Amino acid sequence: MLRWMTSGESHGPALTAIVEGLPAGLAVDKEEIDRYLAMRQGGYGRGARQKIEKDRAEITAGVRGGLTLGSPVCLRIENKDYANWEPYMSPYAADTAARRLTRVRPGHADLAGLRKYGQTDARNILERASARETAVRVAAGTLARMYLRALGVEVAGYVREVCGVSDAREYSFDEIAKVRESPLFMPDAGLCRRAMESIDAAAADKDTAGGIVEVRVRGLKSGFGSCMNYGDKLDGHLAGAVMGIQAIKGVEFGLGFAAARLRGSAVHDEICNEGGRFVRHTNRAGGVEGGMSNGEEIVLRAAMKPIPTLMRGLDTVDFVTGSPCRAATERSDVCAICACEIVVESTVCFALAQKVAERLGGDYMEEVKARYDRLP
Ligand code: EPS
Repeated sequence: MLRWMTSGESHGPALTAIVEGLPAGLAVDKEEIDRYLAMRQGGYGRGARQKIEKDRAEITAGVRGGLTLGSPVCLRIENKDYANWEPYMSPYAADTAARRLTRVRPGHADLAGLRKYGQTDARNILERASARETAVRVAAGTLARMYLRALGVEVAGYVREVCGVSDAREYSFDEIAKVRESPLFMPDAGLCRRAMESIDAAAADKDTAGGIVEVRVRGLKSGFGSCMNYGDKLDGHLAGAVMGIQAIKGVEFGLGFAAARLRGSAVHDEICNEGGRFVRHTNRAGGVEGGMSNGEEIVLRAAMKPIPTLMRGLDTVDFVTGSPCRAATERSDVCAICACEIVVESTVCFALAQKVAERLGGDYMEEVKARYDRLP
């Protein structure tokens, strides 16, 4: 079984991930992990924290000479900002009164977390709820990307919408693979400029902005997932993993919610026989039917809400005094949609690799590849 776990607070010493269940003999390119980490840090609308951090993954276990050993892989990313936070965040002696947060932010984990964990300082909640944790998930997801790529499965994505500036075009996989040159990972330069203006306008109003990302998977054979048990469905598994990302409020496949407004004839992808091959000329299902991959590209979209830390502060109540007040403001991003895109891609890589590993098993990559190649 392929599984992962992360640990780490936003301003603590480091983030860590342990990935268990990768077969032996998978080639690990540490430079590629660092490239994805750098992409996650970029994009228009990010805050000052990204000028402090320079994320690099350190591999401390499970890999020897660039190949996995089959043992758990441990990844570690240092929080450079810890140098500024050590007096308040040290696991040993810390001044825990100094950075107390009680003016809970609507939309953040602050209030529900304070109640659930019996705390009176939301710092004890927000440090872990923070999207900083996604850095190490990208590192772990990139290992899964390498596993998928070894089987001929590729994953790419782009930003489709920012704060209402929406791109309705359909792009080929090769077109979206070039999107990293755009400051907002948007393929259309004109829409990208408008989206940047909408982020500037949100920043000027001391507000924040969300958006929609699309992730595509090419080259996956049919039959991953299951129609036999609701818990084993591929779309359910991918959606559950993506909904676990901070700030994600919705996931859809193919036509998604739009399918509910159309007739069946405009929704389902007709099948024809072309020289013995079962072919479809549309992919409205987004590559999943009956909870299983159907051999078409997987098309998944995820909606990110605007970040709940607004520089102008929303109306709230102080958790300790009970008095009405403006919510706490901390240094934050105006829009983190590019980071979100990389995180969704990486999460899809990991969740998909789990389903692939579940079906194929295998203790070393040659064995895994041979099993994949034998599939129809
Ligand atoms: C975050 C708040 C900000 C973001 C952070 C997520 O951190 P800080 O309060 O230190 O400025 O920068 O994201 C990251 C640090 C990152 O690497 O993505 C939050 O509250 O979720």
